[in-house]
Amino acid sequence: MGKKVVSIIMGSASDLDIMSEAASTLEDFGIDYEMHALSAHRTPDVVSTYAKEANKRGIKIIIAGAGGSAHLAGVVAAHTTLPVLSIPVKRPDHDHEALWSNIKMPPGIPLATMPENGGKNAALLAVEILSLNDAKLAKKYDDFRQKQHDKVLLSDKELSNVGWKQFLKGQK
Ligand code: RP5
Repeated sequence: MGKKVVSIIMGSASDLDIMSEAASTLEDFGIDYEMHALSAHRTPDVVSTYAKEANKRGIKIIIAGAGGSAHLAGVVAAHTTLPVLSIPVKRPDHDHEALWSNIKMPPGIPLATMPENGGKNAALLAVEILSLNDAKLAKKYDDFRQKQHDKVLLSDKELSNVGWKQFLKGQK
């Protein structure tokens, strides 16, 4: 196990299904991370201490996710100068309140707000940032992008070859 350079923090353990996508993507790239479920409103002191001390522990990027009145990412960002990537957690019975609260941060404290439930993209953005100072990781990321590119072309070729009706059947 290497040094933990990413922190994944969520407002409740009930966010884990979304936040685990960030974790498994980081694992795909061999990035070590720590994970916590801490609430900005139920455990405000613990959250502020956690965010203040993240830098000292060697954390480079924080991925913070919460749903509802999602203030966790903003509160974490207020207590650190590390880049904070926020994931608005959206459930079927939610409106877009988490997205709005994250994306509407007033000037001065930035949040890099991901799509709703965008755990994977948060991790990929973390990979891009870490790649700036890590050639090995940058190469892994380039390979990932190339694979993704080739997969699209392969699928496009199949669509042309078999026609859309057969293609659709194959998708079911
Ligand atoms: C938010 O409220 C959490 O991030 C979670 O998305 C939502 C529900 O929290 P719990 O009721 O599971 O504590 O603070």
